[in-house]
Amino acid sequence: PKTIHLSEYRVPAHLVDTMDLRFELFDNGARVHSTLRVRRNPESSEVSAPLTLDGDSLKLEHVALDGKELAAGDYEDTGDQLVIAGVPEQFELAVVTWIEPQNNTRLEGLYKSSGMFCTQCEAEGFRCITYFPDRPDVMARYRTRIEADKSSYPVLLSNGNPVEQGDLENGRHFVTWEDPFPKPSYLFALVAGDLVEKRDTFTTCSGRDIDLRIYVEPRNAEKCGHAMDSLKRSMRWDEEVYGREYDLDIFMIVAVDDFNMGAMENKGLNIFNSSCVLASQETATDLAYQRIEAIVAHEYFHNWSGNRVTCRDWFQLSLKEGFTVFRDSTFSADMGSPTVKRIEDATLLRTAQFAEDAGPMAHPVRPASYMEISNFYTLTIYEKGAEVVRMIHTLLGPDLFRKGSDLYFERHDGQAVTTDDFVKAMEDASGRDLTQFRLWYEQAGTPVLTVSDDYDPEQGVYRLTIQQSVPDTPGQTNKKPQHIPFALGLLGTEGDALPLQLDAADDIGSAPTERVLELTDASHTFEFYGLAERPVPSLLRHFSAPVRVEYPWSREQLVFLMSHDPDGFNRWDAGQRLAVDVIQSIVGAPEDAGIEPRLVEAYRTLLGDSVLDQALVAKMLQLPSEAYLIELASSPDVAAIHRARDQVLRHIATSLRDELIACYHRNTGAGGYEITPESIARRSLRNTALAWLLMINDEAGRDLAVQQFQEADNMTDRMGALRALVNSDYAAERSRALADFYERFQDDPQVVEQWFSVQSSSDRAGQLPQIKALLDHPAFDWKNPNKIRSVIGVFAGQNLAAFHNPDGSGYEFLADQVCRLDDSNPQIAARLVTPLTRWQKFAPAYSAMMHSALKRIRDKAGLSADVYEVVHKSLE
Ligand code: HT7
Ligand code: ZN
Repeated sequence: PKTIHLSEYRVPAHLVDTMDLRFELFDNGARVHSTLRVRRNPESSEVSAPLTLDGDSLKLEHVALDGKELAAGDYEDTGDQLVIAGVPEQFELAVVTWIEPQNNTRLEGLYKSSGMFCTQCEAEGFRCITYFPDRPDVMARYRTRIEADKSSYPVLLSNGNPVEQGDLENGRHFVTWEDPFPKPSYLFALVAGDLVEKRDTFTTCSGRDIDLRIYVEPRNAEKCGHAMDSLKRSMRWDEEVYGREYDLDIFMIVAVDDFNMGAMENKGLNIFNSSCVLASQETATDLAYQRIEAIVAHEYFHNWSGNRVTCRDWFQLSLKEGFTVFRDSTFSADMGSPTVKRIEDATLLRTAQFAEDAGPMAHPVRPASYMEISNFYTLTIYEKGAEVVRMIHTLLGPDLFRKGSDLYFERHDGQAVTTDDFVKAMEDASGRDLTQFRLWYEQAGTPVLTVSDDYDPEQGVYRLTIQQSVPDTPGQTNKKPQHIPFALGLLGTEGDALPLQLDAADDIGSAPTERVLELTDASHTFEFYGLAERPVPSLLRHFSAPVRVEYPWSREQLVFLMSHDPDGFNRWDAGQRLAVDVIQSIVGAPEDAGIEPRLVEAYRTLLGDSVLDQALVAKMLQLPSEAYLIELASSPDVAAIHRARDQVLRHIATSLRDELIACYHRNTGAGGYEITPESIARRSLRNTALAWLLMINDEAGRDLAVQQFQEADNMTDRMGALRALVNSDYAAERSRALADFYERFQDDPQVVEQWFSVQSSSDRAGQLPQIKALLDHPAFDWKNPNKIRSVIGVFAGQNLAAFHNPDGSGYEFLADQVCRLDDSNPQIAARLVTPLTRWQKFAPAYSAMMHSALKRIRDKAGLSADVYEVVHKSLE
């Protein structure tokens, strides 16, 4: 596979104004007729360039230019491109291709899922449907006619508005759709199936009624309510917060079972992985409800940030993804608890994105090169990209940021643009210079801030020195300091928020108690005046930048911040740092090593705290994950970390047994099932208490779990009890619950996926022989990405002690599965490799075996470009 470089970007030599499509859908394949109105691009210097169209796995049946059929010698078929030389200034090209959606296991282009036809065109799937300049800066107006058997495929959908429909011979029918907005080919969509439709209406801010429709298989008809409500909330929020009104008359969502990612923002016709739309109290957990709301919002927000204003090329992917993740995360914060949402975002960043940024696939938010673009739908592009936009928001403040986004949408409506255009709009609207800030898009790696301080009691001056460095990453060394917004506060001994007076001459009374310092140099020293005592610093409040902070906190300071910091995020962060410190201090220590009593006391206080936001309490009670502890360690010994974390958890649970029982009962009963932050927090607290009680083999806890499992009226509680039993030593109860659960939900694919996950993630029920048995289970399906993720992905990504078995069997297993999947679904195979790519991080015994598993994948015959790129970059 060849490497594509941003520096080689050239404007397209030809533009396509209109694209007329006619699909004839049959059981043994599909015939695609396309008519393109093409003209030379006046902005291109390649005046006599041939017309070059991308194509992949297509059978060309016919091609004609301005009505004249072309013979084989009139064009060149290079295998991945159709090249026609000597074309006029403007012309009409008609092409007919034959494709086989029923054999498409890659799930790119047009394919079949549970008997329905559907598409996935981002990033380069449209070329698997017909020949086209398949790049986002070629935007055309589409008209799409779909023809299919009426009884098997009564519903025929595409982008835009339906303009014509009717019956054809042989029991067939057609519908024609017209999308008035020019769009890149990656936003094209088609669906044909036997689906039911759930309808609603949304009245926009200007008074237009929008027809909202969710299409699902008939058995899922009652599971669309939450997605529909989420959609309406998203539409209203985008009007209120960004002034963005929906632009077509119809907005449709379709649920499909086989899907490589979560969902896709096709213009007017979003296609969703069923697991990201369908929900009912009995079958979806609170986490699933929240995820559905966030993904529905994300895809809807793309209508402006991605569709109306799109990307010039795929190096600019974060232009739409980073901005849209920022938008959906602000939306979720507004719908629930902003502090909890911030904790969740920061946890993902610090656990997984920082690991990516420190590994062999590290890349900037705007990469400079790639081999296979689908490997770049990464945490860096999405989550770090969102943090970059968030920092602009922090630096400009909400009003200027809104001015900037208004300018961006107005200036670039209907265009394909760059991340630089986005930053420029922010600069022009605010008058701020973001030149140095642009380094966030160019430099990979997580900046490290090393903080030190001293206090001068004579002068009442507190000095804070912050040094930054950006680590080397593949292909990038000697990096420049970045522009970092650093929010902080200082606390007095009573927990009071102290005034932050940066100028000795200022009036202390008017000084704020929180500031955002702007770091631009390798080192800064800030002086705070008028302080009668040495303060405790509360650093990087709200996680104001995606950086690592190193400061020599004492355990005493952390305990203090945990209960006094006015910033909820930093309260949680102090608790995490304390727990990390305690766990790290006993890694490799004997079983009876003493455990910090202040950690136990802090948890005791939390368990009894009914004043603090219970959603925050629920978060604060979660110990740092194994994945995070591994990320923080150099040369981690996974088994030792696993043992240490377990030991701390058991010690806390044993010491606080009665408090856990009390917490369980306090948060149980009273009131029916609701999806509100308060009741979600209550369920989270009681299920945490249950999990901990079962970790210490508490018999009362076991009885509560069995009872809750049997009597639960919602999936969060049923799954909470199941998970606790599965992770306990009560083998008989575990087997009974697993069997009962499967029996009850075997006809629901999304619940069966949860059933697979709860086992694959468990160090009790998810050892390798059990994982292999799950692959042989009748409900497992090698063609379904969700099933693959729920067994293989969860095992390698979450069941870390089992995956990193010192005998290397976990690595060999993963290599086998990657090789198997590489032939059928290379995108999924490439994603599954990720845990192995981190081989250099681990202690030598582990890393040697991970390395050899990677080499075995590398040597597989006919390796896909997707897996090739990940494996080769990891081995370099
Ligand atoms: N923009 C969508 C990306 C996507 C995708 C990318 C590669 C392969 C399959 C895919 N399905 C969806 C999703 C989003 O970020 O909204
Ligand atoms: Zn997106």
